[in-house]
Amino acid sequence: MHLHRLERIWLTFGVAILAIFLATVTTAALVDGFVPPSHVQSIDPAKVSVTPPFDKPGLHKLANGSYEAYYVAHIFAFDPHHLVVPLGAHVTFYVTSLDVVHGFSIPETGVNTMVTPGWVSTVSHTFRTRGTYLLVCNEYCGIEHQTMADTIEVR
Ligand SMILES: [Cu+2]
Repeated sequence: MHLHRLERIWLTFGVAILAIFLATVTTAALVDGFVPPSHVQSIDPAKVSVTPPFDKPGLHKLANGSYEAYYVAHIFAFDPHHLVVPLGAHVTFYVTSLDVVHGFSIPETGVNTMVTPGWVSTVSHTFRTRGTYLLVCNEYCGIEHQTMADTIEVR
């Protein structure tokens, strides 16, 4: 099969871009430990309020000094509504939904995950800067989606 010179150049360019992309993703996964937010833990959406630790949403300190934050998303709010986090805390967020698909995003931190009923989404962040962070739902979840926001205060 004969390939025109320009076709060969563009084909080579396309394959090279693909190879660079795959190398970048592989390096990020293996070297930097980047993984998609886990959807490995399931939960019955009808029993979230009686399933520990989601029966008491909020911040929990672990023995090793890090923190776990349990959040329940529902139309059109997060529970807890306001969270106070100590400066420098490494927080692992566990988020589930009671009803529909929501988003869980803290702009400018890299915290961003989809929250699906029946599943627990997990994402971590170390808060190194004082201030009040916005927590927003970034998946359209209904008529008052734009009001679904919360704050996290780091002090
Ligand atoms: Cu929403």
